[in-house]
Amino acid sequence: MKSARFTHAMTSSTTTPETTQVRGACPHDCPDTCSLVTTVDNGVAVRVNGNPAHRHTDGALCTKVSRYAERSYHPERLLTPLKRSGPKGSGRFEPVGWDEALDDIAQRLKTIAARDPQAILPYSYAGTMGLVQGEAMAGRFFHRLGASLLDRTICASAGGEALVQTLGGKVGMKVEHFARAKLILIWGSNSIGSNLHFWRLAQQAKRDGARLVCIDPRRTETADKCHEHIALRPGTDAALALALMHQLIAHDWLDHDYIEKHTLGWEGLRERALQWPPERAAEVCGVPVQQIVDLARDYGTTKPAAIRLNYGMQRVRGGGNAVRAIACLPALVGAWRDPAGGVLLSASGHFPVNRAALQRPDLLAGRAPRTLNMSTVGDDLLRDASPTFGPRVEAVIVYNSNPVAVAPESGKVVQGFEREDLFTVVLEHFRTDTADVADYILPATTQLEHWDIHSSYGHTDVLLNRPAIAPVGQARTNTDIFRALAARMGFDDPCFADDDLTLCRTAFGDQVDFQRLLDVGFATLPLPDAPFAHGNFPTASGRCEFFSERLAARGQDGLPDHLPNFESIGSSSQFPLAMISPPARNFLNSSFVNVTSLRDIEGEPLLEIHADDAASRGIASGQMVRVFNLRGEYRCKANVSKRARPGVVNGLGIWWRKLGPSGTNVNEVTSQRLTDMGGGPVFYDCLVEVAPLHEDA
Ligand SMILES: Nc1nc2c(c(=O)[nH]1)N[C@H]1C(S)=C(S)[C@@H](COP(=O)(O)OP(=O)(O)OC[C@H]3O[C@@H](n4cnc5c(=O)[nH]c(N)nc54)[C@H](O)[C@@H]3O)O[C@H]1N2
Ligand SMILES: Nc1nc2c(c(=O)[nH]1)N[C@H]1C(S)=C(S)[C@@H](COP(=O)(O)OP(=O)(O)OC[C@H]3O[C@@H](n4cnc5c(=O)[nH]c(N)nc54)[C@H](O)[C@@H]3O)O[C@H]1N2
Ligand SMILES: [Mo]
Repeated sequence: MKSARFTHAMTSSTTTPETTQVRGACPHDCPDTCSLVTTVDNGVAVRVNGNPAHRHTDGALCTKVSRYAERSYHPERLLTPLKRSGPKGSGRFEPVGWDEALDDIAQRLKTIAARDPQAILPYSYAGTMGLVQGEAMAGRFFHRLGASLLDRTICASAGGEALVQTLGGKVGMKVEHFARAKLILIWGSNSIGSNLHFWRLAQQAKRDGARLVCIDPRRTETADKCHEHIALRPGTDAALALALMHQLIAHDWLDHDYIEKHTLGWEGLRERALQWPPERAAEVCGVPVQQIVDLARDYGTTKPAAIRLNYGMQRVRGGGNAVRAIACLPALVGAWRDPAGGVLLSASGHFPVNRAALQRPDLLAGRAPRTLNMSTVGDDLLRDASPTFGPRVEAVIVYNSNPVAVAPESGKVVQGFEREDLFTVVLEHFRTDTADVADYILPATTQLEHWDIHSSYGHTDVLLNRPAIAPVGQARTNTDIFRALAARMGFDDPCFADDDLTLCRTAFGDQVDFQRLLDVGFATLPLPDAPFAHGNFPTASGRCEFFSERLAARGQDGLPDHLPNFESIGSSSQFPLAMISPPARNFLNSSFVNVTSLRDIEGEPLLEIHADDAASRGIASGQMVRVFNLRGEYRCKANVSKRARPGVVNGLGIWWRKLGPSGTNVNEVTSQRLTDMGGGPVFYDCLVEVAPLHEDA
């Protein structure tokens, strides 16, 4: 057996065969942010494992990321820059040299910027969560250019805004303390699929006698393993939360001392909650009254009680209000007093990231470009210039995202990107659906090939990622591509010379011990175990704000309420089924769909449908169906399944369009409407009809 040692530098090929191990961080958009150990054999990454020394990772990875080497060396990895050689969207490209590509791109951008730089739009999300390969050099580039700003709403902005308005930030319980809770509500989250390391803590609590309740319209693998599953209708969580409050009040399961000292707006909330007896909520949620009554009793009488809220429940019109209602619950029962009580939706607000130093908004130098919402990219690409909108979008630079597959109402997104007069550059690992409609595709490095530094939204450790191997093919880091473009644009500000290790150091400044990151790969933020045991919420009032003056000042309801979906069940006879499209376990959004071993596990795009809904439409399990509404249609295989509740179909996502049966995916039918707070998308607020597809159709 070869001996392995940790290396602090990339192994260059040496004369003697050698095996080294390199510490890194999982870059994916997942709350777990795992610490990785990559085994490198003569410059080749042969294995990616979970780091046993990092307590949150505990030596284990999910199936997807344990295939990270397979993904990085995938035969379809982009190895050279490509230039379009056929009509837009034809998928015909030819290889070109880096200099030719960068010169041409810079020239095109200069010409547009001379008219109005706001006609250029960056489009990015969390393909990597790295603070350096994410918005560091890219932010500097677009700020210096004066391009349109992008509101990055596609995932978490409704819930994020709701937390800010209630708790004062994206803050909450420390995840490790869930292991000691006696009641855990897993609310709007399929932990086994999308937050596996949290699930390990929940199981530990379960073994120690905790009761686990899953609140989710879909009977997920997580719901299967909880004591109770509350299969409410999509978008009815606020009604459930208000009914729980009703019962807490009716039975006086309240912590009056905590409410008095550490909350704001109790009288108003009390009055609001009293309008929600369990019978009313049961009607709205489509669940038995008894389930609500029992849940309220458990929540009111079990200590410590913890809520693992997740983003699945805020992808509906009232997503922000729902998160606000749920985030109020722990204060009512004083759950925050115990480290194992409270709520966790996101921990990202605990991290002292110096975003201004990384992204340098000061390079705008007084200019105030318009902001476009990434969730309405379909409409925005099709909009003409106007005094309210500003200039027509003439160029889009996409990195760390695959909008053609993941953005709502893809019919319009595709139409927008296929505009002959739009100049599109895509930085990618693969020929995604978005890369297919580009003018230039630039090959980017993966996490095994670059430096980065990471915060997390599911735990409170900072992680450093070292490159383990040399870039594959001619791939370049995102940072390097933006540096090279900056040079060609004539941006000579010294900040464009910062290298990636400097950017890693800049992210946290002296707030984190960088030497420790270099030595062991991760560092825990020094935070109290029960951050809100004595109030101290990071709100203006220092209290948990049941009533939000800021929301009221904007003309919104200052108290949380139930807002019915835009497309709620029963509101259309033409489209009677509510469709949700949660992630498939073996994909990460649209990443990994092209990794054969993972795609083989998922098989093909499936629509889970309840037996009654299938029978009344003459649909048999395994049959191809059309899923449609006025926005569009996609095709997939029906899976008559107990995982679907009556009236709700589950279209598991997010497949690459070109790998689906009709070259489309679930987002053909989702809408571009926005949530009550944060301007987020409403992927799970979507009515459809489903019909069997016969062979000759
Ligand atoms: N394997 C895997 N892991 C992932 C991802 C992935 O694609 N695959 N995506 C990552 C990303 S980007 C994110 S944002 C996180 C998301 O993290 P979570 O939000 O925990 O993600 P999901 O597993 O999608 O859980 C959402 C659950 O919400 C349910 N749901 C849908 N509508 C409602 C509703 O109205 N109310 C309630 N109560 N539940 C509802 C869905 O059925 C689904 O089971 O996961 C991350 N982790
Ligand atoms: N219907 C429906 N739609 C959804 C959702 C849903 O639940 N249902 N979920 C939504 C959510 S929660 C999210 S977060 C979004 C996610 O949407 P996106 O953030 O677009 O996520 P991915 O689809 O994973 O695409 C990320 C892309 O970035 C690329 N990438 C990764 N690392 C790098 C890098 O270092 N450099 C470069 N240049 N590229 C890189 C990957 O190859 C991948 O193609 O999708 C949303 N869309
Ligand atoms: Mo997300």
